[in-house]
Amino acid sequence: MEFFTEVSERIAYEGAESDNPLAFRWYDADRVVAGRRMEDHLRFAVCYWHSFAWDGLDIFGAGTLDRPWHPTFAATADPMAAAKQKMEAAFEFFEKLGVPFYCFHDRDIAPEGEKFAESAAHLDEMIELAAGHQQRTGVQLLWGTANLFSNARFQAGAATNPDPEVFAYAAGQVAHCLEATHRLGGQNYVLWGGREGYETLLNTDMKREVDQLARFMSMVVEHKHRIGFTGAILIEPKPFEPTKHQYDYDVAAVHAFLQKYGLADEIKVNIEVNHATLAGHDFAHEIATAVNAGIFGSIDANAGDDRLGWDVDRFPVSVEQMTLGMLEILRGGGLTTGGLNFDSKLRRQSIDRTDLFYAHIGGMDTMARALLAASSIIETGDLDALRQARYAGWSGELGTSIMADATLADLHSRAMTTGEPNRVSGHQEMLENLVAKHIERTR
Ligand code: XUL
Ligand code: CO
Repeated sequence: MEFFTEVSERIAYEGAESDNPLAFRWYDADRVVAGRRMEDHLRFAVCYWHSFAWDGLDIFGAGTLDRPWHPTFAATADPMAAAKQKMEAAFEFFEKLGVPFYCFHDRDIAPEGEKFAESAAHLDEMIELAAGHQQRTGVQLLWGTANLFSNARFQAGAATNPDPEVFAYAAGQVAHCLEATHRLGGQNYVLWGGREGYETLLNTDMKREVDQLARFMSMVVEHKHRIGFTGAILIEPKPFEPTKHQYDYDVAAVHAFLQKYGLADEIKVNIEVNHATLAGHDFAHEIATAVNAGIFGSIDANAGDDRLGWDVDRFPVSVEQMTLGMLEILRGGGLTTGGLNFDSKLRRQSIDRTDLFYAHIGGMDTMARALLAASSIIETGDLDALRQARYAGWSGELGTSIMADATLADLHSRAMTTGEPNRVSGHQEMLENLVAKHIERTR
């Protein structure tokens, strides 16, 4: 049965002058930008959890959104029937919006049963249905992930739990979900450290917990190869929330962890905009850090709020913030197996079914415009030329000898005879104007 009845056709591109709130003004899937179709550059995905599994509940109050399959509705006493109804609505949405991908947690698409085996059977049944929907609509799976944080058994973490029984349970759940992702042709598998962190050192052996986490990740990598899954395994950094200290704090912390445990060639990162902000970083910083480390994988596209210090998961609206991010993505060679997943929530008062369309259309237009601006910055080369000029000295005699074999003593003797180094302007404001110009001229 049709759920999004106010939207009868697929959302179309109508151009920047359009006043139709149900049309794209910037996202033109077939338009070629820097040698690639926009759809292939951006690789948009809708996330199942915020858009379909969440009913608007927050820490102060009950759900507000119209999600009739949600357990709070008496009509959905049969959880599997509700899951099927939810999946139909989800694929109707993906198709009408015209996104190539979606993402899920195991528990978003299949309800948990009494025992592990029952939960696994539920997932298998829903995976069969998802395969049919994917085939019918052409929508593909960007990534799957296991929910290792909602159930009370994970109160003290999954892999980092003080009880090996919980580790073992979580390992079984990931094995099953990774296989399900593989069966659906998923292009990546994500591990977000939901409760992999701690509240107080008074009861926590941090070293032991991080060793456990590494052991878990090694098992995931071994299993990926065992079952022939060729997608990427991605860790999603986040500094805190729900636990006070999360072990996967940011990209740099994840990189250090991967190197220490010999996993840097096997695991990459899924960078979320709002998590970068919470870690005290710019979105672009996290991408550049990952690209430099060779571990850039995928993006959870959303935004924080200037005044709220928690994970508010707004849909992205800032073209400037996203342009700076897209610039780093393009500099790094663009997305490969990764994509832009809208890990974004409607505001609680956006209760019309069509609000989900407005939210995604806005987010997709923001990212598309950012792509155009970033590729125009790269194409004209003005910003890169100025950046390169700033380091010109490093191609000269002094710069090359420092990087080759000069010693501290050599530089000491040299300093005795040379004068004060020349200072030059960093031109930050001029460069910011240049970025603004590229955004303004985006057509
Ligand atoms: C939580 C978050 C998750 C992950 C997947 O902050 O971002 O939704 O993306 O578990
Ligand atoms: Co996320």
